[in-house]
Amino acid sequence: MPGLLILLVVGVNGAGKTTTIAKMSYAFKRDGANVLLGAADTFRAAAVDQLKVWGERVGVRVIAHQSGADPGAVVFDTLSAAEGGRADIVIIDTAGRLHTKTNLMEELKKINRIVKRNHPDAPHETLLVLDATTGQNGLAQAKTFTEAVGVTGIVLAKLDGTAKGGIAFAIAHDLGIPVRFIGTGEKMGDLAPFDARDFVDALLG
Ligand SMILES: Nc1nc2c(ncn2[C@@H]2O[C@H](COP(=O)(O)OP(=O)(O)O)[C@@H](O)[C@H]2O)c(=O)[nH]1
Ligand SMILES: [Mg+2]
Repeated sequence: MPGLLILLVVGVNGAGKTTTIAKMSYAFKRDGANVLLGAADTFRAAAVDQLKVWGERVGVRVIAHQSGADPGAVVFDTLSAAEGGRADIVIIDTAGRLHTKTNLMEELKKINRIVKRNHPDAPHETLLVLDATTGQNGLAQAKTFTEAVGVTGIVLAKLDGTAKGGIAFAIAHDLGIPVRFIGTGEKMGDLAPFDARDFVDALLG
């Protein structure tokens, strides 16, 4: 596998970021990649623990600090741990709190700067995870993340159940950002590459 692939995962709390990271790790690992996760959502202790639990379940390493730690330092340590071919793919989990939106966006920009310091071409993909059951304000959220960190792909989580993801589809279209994956459940195997044809068929019922 040529070079190190660095993925940054962003989105609001509860959208499905951490679960999506677990699912991607499972899929990449199954394909033979050595995956390393960075627990840069240090805002809540539970968030760090959740990623660690998924890491154990999937069988991938997780670099984590204490909750409340500097997310930038976690990213730095994660990338250091990946140096010298010790990982093929790094996936960075991030915080999603919105009540301090400005701080969150500054934090994400800082994470981006730390990534770019040693990997100018990275993140190779910045994935925005959207909850398919989300309402209209999903568009505003998506715009905020896009402006701050240049989202390159969307994951529509929670497309199982009753949600058809119409709003999320509109968001992807409005922002001109491709949908990369869809989440279809809470288990590690519940991730599928996005198929536009299937999606439109499902939307049209
Ligand atoms: N049904 C369903 N639930 C999901 C999916 N993705 C995530 N979830 C659930 O949504 C909740 C929030 O997910 P989490 O990954 O913690 O969101 P985060 O705050 O963005 O990291 C959890 O209970 C997940 O199990 C999905 O594709 N389908
Ligand atoms: Mg999370």
